[in-house]
Amino acid sequence: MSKSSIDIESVLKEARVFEPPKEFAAQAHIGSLEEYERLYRQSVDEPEAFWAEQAETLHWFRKWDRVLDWDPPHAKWFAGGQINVSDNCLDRHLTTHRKNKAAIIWEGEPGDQRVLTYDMLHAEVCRCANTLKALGVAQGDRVIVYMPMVPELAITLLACARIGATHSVVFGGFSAQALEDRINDCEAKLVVTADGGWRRGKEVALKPQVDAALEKCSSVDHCLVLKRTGSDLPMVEGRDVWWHDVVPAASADCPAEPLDSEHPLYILYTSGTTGKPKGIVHSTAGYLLGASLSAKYVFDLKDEDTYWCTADIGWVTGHSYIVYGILANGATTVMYEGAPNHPGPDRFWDIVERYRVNIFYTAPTAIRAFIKWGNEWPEKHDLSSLRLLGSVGEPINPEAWMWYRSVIGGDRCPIVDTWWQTETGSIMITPLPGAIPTTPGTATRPFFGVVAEVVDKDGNAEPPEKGGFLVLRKPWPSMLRNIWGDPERYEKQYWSDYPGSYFTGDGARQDAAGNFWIMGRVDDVINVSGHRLGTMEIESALVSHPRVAEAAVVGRPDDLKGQAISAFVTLEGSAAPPPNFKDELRAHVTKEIGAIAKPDDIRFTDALPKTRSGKIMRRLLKELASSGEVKGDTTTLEDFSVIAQLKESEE
Ligand code: 7RM
Repeated sequence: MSKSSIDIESVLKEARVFEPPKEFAAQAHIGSLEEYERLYRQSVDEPEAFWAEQAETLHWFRKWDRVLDWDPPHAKWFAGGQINVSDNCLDRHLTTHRKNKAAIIWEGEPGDQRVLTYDMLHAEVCRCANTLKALGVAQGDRVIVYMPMVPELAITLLACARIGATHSVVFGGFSAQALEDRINDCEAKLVVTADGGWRRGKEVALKPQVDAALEKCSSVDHCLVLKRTGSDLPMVEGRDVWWHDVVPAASADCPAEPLDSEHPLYILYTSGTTGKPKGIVHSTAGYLLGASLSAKYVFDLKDEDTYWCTADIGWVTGHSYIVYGILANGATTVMYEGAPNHPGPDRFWDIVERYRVNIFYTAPTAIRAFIKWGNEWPEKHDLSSLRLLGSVGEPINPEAWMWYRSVIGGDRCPIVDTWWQTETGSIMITPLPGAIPTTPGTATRPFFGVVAEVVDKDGNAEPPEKGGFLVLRKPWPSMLRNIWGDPERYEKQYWSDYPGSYFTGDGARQDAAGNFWIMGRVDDVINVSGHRLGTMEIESALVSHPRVAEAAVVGRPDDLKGQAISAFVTLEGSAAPPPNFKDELRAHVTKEIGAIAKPDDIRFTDALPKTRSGKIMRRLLKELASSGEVKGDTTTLEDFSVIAQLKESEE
């Protein structure tokens, strides 16, 4: 990671405080700041006692010998224990009132619906697990999952977990090349896929990508194919098997395997800046505990809640907070296949109204799109069932936060801005909605067991209000265990900058009240005449102008200042900007945060380049701003046409 000797300067000013609503706190699992602080203190002062107590909430085949073996940077949590994630998400609910409760409420983009109770889901998972075994998959083998957002995706994950196969979900929008790289990196034995899925009324074909990838993947014996769209497909004799030919016929009896606590539950590839895929490895027991405990307290999950996370399961948010963390709590999870604006920009609000969703978890990129589409869409629907809102994926700018609170939350619902990473496995910094006061733009306080600190380049703690590097000082149960096949990269990437501590790669500051303000990736920090500025704050100032929908800010080389500030801006509605609008925006930023942050170049564009999970790819904009070209890795880019369009947008 690149680090400079100068600290990141924080220029954002935001002071609105929202206390947890009294009625919310009164019914919450954790209903006061004192209770949060007491539990938090216990979790960091006596972590082993705290985690042992929490682990008792899970079902174990064999209890652990030691809570934690910590040989930095290698951790073993609940060493010697035996447990199964699928058993904890399904079987243990079947002897309770949850047996016939909805586990998954699913809606396809065309409008088809399915509800699977815990009992039904259990049977499907067992059938799928027996099918995997029949196809030669054994404990420890890797299975690639390349599917649309259909119930069979969750079923496949739980089936893998049941027999101890390590799954790796590859997002359905990735190309054949990206798929091939991932299959080969983990030497998968089986690929589970579908003919395709639905997105904005069109089929996104999947199986043809698999066919192309498998030409160069010698580890794969079989491909299990779900019929979703019904389009014509060539099937390769001896290799490809239709789901409907084998899974329904398989036995629904498949006991969950007792697995070692540290058994690798899954690998999830994240994009590094280099082309080589980086397979983040997650464990069984620690991961399950982190995901389930955080789901319970951060979302204040109750049995009667209908919970909806709009992420794709191809992203870690879907793993932890659509599937594992939610089902482990015996809650009801809503799953939706398609686009937020199909058939109209109110699809999400239509779903919230029809299923009477209580808890809604989405990303700032989606919120900014909703704002751009206009208030009339949510206003057409009854959103009064909502009681809690969540945000994840990027810093949420105060403008979007306030809109989310009033237009979606009716000024009634607390917002949890949850900071975490693929690597952390579960939420690390977040408000607890019944306990922690919120302010737009801050993810507030560390979750139980999390020792977060803002430090300078030498690892010394920064004083309050001073920007620096965000590190985690202590191991936590759901932490990544390795990078698949590359332990050196694991050590170097995460544990070498601050020995014994985990470096997040994010910049942050902590305010005097103890709240953490995430300032974005440190690689994105802009250095203007020796002042290091986080991108988030300048973007936030731009977006606070009423005509601006979204903004991305990057540095480009400048002889005088070191770096100049280049801003890419999308506007509300479709009208062209008025004359002198660039000057108006510069003046606006100067007023909001000061002349130092005033953009040197401003370009208007219809869309920003984003990853498939909605994060702005500043790396590509940086290239474009400095050289006019984009040559870097674009495999994670959602929409290639955006780059072409940006090149044409004049400065
Ligand atoms: C869950 C997820 C991780 C990176 C992380 C941050 C950024 C995520 C927030 C956030 C500010 C947030 N996993 N990030 N959540 N920044 N506030 N609430 O996103 O591996 O895909 O990304 O995302 O930079 O390091 S991830």
